[in-house]
Amino acid sequence: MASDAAAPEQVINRLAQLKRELEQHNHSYYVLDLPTITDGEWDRLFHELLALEMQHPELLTQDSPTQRVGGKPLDAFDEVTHRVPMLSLGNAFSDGDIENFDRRCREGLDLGDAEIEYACEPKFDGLAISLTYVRGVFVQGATRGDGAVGEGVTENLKTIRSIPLVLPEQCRQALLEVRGEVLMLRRDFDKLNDRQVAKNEKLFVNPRNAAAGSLRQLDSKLTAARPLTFFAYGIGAVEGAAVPSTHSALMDWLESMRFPVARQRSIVQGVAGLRDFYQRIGQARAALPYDIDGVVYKVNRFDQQQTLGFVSRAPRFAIAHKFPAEEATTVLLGIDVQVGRTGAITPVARLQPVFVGGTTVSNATLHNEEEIRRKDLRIGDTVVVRRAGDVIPEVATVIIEKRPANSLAFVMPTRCPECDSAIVKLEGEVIARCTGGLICPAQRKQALLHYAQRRAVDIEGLGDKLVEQLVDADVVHTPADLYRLGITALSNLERMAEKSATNLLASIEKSKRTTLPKFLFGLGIRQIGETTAKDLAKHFGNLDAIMDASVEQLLEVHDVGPVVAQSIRQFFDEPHNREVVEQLRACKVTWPEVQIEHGRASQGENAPVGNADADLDPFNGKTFVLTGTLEAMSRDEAKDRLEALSAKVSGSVSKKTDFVIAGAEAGSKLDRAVELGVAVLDEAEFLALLAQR
Ligand code: I6G
Repeated sequence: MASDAAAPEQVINRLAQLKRELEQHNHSYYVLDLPTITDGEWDRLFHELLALEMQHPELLTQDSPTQRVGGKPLDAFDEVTHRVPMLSLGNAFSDGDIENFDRRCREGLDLGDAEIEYACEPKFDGLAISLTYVRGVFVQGATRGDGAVGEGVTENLKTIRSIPLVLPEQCRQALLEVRGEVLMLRRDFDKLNDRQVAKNEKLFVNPRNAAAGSLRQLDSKLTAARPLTFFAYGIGAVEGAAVPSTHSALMDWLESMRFPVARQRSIVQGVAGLRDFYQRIGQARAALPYDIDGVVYKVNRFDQQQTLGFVSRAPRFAIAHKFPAEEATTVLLGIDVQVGRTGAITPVARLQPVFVGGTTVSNATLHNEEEIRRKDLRIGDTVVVRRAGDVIPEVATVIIEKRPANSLAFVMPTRCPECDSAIVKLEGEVIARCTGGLICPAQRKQALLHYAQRRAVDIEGLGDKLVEQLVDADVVHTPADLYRLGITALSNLERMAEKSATNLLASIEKSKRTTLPKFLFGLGIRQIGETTAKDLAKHFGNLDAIMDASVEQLLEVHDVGPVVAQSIRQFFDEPHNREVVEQLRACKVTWPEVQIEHGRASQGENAPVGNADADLDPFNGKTFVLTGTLEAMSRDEAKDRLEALSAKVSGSVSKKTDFVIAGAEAGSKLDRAVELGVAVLDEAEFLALLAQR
C-alpha cells in the first residue's frame, strides 16, 4: 500500500542499496557469466525492492531493476534520429580483399611499408542498436534503421539484463551513445525453441531471427520473456568525457562501465596479424556462445581513422571479413515466375527446402532467362545453393552428374501468370516483361507499395499483406483509391482491428502532405529514382511543367539522358497515368513549392527537395562503373538495378566515381580505380550491398 508520509532516509538509502546490488548481480550473471548469489537470494532482494517502491511510488525511478519487466504495449515505435549516423561495414571475402584493404589504409595514411595496428573482433550476427545515456542513466535505445533514423525500442532494450540501466558513479558523462549488437546466445535460443515445442508453437529458424523478432515487439512484456543479450562495439555522440585515443582502449573503457564486450578481441600488426586473427576465430567459431558471420578489423588509432574517413556509408578504416559462404545441395523442384512493378518477369527457383547458412531456403532468384541458360539449369536437377553472410540465397551451380533422365528445360511463359497478358522481350533487352500494366494485379500491388514506401509518400503501416488484400478484394486499383478508403472497407479486411484501421487512415491522411520529388518518385516512372526525381523538381519547379515537357526540354535536366527522357514522356503520354495524377491532386495530395534551380543540382541543400539520407545511401546519386564479367547478372541487368536505386552508371573511371564493381577478369578500369583510390567492390560485395535494399 502507498504511504502518504515522506519516505524516511533509511528507506531512501535501502532502496538505493538494493538497486545498486541487484544491478551488480545482473552484471556478474549476464555479462561476466559469474553468478554471485543464488536465484532465491536474488528474488528476495528483488521483491524487497518491489515492495519498497510500491509503498513509496515517489521513489520509483526508470533506472530501477524492477523496470526491466516490460511496460504498456505501444501502438508504434517512434522514429529516432541518430546524432551520429550508425555505420555499416564494407565486406571482404578473400585474402586478396584484405590485402587490398590494408594497402588502401597504408596508402591513405602515407605509411609506405610500415605496418598498421589493427583492433580485431568477432562480427556478431545480431541487430545493431544504439543506447543513449544522459548523465549515466539509460534514456533511449534505437535500432540502426537506415543508419540515420532508427526505431525507438527503449522499453524493449530495458528488459535486456546485460544492458546497464545506470553507469557506475565515475561514468556519469553528460551524454554517451553506445553502439553494439543485440543477439541471442545459442544456449538461450535452444531453450527458447524447447519451450516453443512444449507449447506446440512455431520454432524460430535461427538465433538472429529470434533476436530480431523479439526486439521488434510492440509489447515489451513479450521481449522481456525472450532471452536477449547485448555486446558493445563502439560509440556515437559523447559529451562531457574524454574519449580514449584507440579503439582497443575504447573497448576497455566500455567494459569498465559494465558494458559487455567481446572477449575474443585482439590488437594485431599488419596484414599477417589480420590473417592470423581470422584463422584463430574461424577455428574457435563453433565453440563461441553466439553466432558470428566473420570478424571485424578496425585501424586502432582514432586519429588514423579520421584521416582515412569514409566512402559513402562505409568507413575506409574498417572492414568485415566474412566467413566463406555456406553451401548445400538440394533439388530444383520447379521454376516459377514473379512479376515486378514494371512488369519485369523474374524466374524464381522453387527448391526442396534445405538448411543453409543458418536458415531454411526454399526459393532463390534466378534473375533472368539468360542466367538459367548460362547455368544450364533444368527442373529436376540437383543444385548447389549458396548463402554468404546476409546475402540472398543463390543457385550457384548444377551437379550435372546427378541430372535425372526426365529433367525439364525451363520455358519462359508467353502469358503473365497473374493477368494473362502477353509477356514480351524487347530486342536487346535481357528482361521479359508482362504487358498488362496496371491491369495486372501483381504490377498494381508493386506500384502501390512503391507509392506508399517511406522514400516516396510514406504511408506507414501499408505493407505487402494489406496491399495484397486491398487489390485482391478489388477495393484499390490506383494510388488515388487509397485516399478514398473508409473505415468500413478497411474493417472488412482480414485481421484488421478497428484501431489498426484508424491508424492506417491517419497515415494515409498524413501522406497527403508530401514533397514534389517524393510524389514524382512514388509514381513509379521507369528509370526515375529519387535523385532524378529531385533533379526534375529543381529544374522545372512544378509538376505540370514536368508532365508537359518535351523530350528536348527533359534532356536539359542534369543527368537526364535520352532513355530517361523518353520514359518520362511515355509515362505522361499515357492518359491513364495523367488521370491518376489528377485524381491524386483532387484527393488533396499536396507539396510545398519548389525553387527552380538550373544547372548542376547539388544534394540536400533545400528543405522540400533535400534529403538527409542521400549521403548515407550507397546508391542514391552515386556514380558506379562496371568492369569485368559478373556471374550473377548481365551488365545490363546490373545497370538496371543500379539505376532503379538512383545510382548513375558511367563508362569510365574518374575521381568522381564512387564505386567500381569489378567482376572476373576486370581490366584497365580496375587499374585506374586503384590508381585514383576509388572504392572497388567485387561481385560478392556488390551483391551484399544490393541485398541490403
Ligand atoms: O559486429 C561488429 C563487431 C565489431 C561490428 C563492429 C565491430 O567493431 C569492432 N563495428 C561495426 C561498425 C559494426 N559491427 C556494424
